[in-house]
Amino acid sequence: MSPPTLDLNNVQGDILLGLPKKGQTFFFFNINDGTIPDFCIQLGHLVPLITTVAQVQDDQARISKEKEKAKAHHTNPQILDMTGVNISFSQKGLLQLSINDEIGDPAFTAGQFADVANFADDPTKWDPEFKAGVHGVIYITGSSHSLIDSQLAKVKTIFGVGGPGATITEVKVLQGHVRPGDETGHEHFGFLDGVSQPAIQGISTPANRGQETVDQGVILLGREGDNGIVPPGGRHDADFKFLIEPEGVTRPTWALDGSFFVFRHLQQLVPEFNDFLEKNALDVPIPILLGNPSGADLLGARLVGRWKSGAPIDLTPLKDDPAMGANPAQNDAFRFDVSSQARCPFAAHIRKTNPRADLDAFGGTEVRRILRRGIQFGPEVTRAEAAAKRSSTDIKLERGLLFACYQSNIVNGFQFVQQSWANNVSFPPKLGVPTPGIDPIIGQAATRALVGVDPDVATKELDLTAEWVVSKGGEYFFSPSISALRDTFVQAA
Ligand code: N7H
Repeated sequence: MSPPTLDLNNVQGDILLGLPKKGQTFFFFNINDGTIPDFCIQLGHLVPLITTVAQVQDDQARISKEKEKAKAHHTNPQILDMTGVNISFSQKGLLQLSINDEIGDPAFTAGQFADVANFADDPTKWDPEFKAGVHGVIYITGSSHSLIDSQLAKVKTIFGVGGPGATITEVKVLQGHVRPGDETGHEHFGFLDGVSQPAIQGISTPANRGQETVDQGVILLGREGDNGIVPPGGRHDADFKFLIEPEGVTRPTWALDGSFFVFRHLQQLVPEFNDFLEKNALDVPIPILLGNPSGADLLGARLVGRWKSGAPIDLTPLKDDPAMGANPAQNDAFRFDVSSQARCPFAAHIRKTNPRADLDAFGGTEVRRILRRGIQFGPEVTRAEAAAKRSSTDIKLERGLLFACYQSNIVNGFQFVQQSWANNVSFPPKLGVPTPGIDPIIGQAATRALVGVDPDVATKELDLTAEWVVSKGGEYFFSPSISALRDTFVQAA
């Protein structure tokens, strides 16, 4: 039987379109023992506050209108007041609610801490709350922290947080915000983020010829393309050998139009990253003059696969092109040259995490695509840190990315991209050349090195010594549809 037509009023808004945000608060909670009937009633009160995809469409239309108006008047667009609320549950949360159905994703079922060794995370660096596990997360976005705070206050009131009859306990709160001024939209190393995302069949139109459209089921459970554990063409192990797996799994009915939400608390060591780029700067012809980049900028671009402006090095390998970086019709219109890393190293972050044409001969990349929804956290680098070329040890000055992404299958999506692609020195599979090496941004392993960074000597190895992205852990969650919240979660008591 085919599922009912997709209703955008029934899907949580962050999944398919992303809640519009200048800031975001992640409120991680546990559901208190012995309070489940009350919790379920209160969850029913939260449901009307939850922002759907249809509401995000309206918000985005308001933002576009404001931008057009500002353009016509040659002014800066106003920041429009808006907030969003979404909720997701971990496996531990489902069990606390006695929702015991097998959802068909072993990574979700085991929880993220079970992946510590698979990812080569250092467990001593994990936040203790994520080590212990949390039941769920309510995330609130908004155009200002004051709007977010007042929305969070409403949520806390619903569940009586802090009071004698509280049904949930605050376990951890993480706050993110976009960077200031010209750095808005850029992550802490300085690179434009949120450039390349898959378009979703029937929901978003590809902005250019490079943006690939994926089946709805790559993101939403129960939709076409949600093929359980087995992608077409089989699954690969860490050495990129095919594994034979059982047939795809079945999902419980309530899982339809939900999505798995992966959260990672990633600290970035920005002064150390910049220092590495300076010390290992590549040779460049007459730097700065004639618009040439510095050797450090070129190295940074070769590690990421894009210039800080967002322009892909596959299209503009030796010079940044800010106009191209800002132009959605151009900044994703490339597929990589499968036989060469002259323009972009095989191990560059964006090539590791979305190898495009490199996998055409291996069944493509569609089932690996994820929708990223992260936000930056922490302050800008201080003068003292920049001068010392070291991040401060003061926790108040920690900065990085609250990484978040959606997919219909964590085993195929995030877990595979991190473990079998980013951390795997042999990926992407290339015959007759030295192994590509590790993803220099997120790859974790005992030794970190890659080749292909120097455009002149493709085989030269670059030893990365330290890591600049430190995992502080996270959790795997499930974001149910609105009808599942109303008909299954609220009724769980
Ligand atoms: Fe990455 N960075 O600043 O270097 N990422 N990422 N990422 N990332 C991308 O296209 C970054 C992380 C992906 O389709 C860009 O948005 C940093 C994790 C994927 O071409 C930049 C961190 C995972 C893509 C960064 C981090 C991914 C992507 C280019 C951690 C998944 C799209 C701009 C602190 C396991 C690839 C853009 C494509 C792009 C950076 C984390 C995956 C600049 C700093 C954990 C799939």
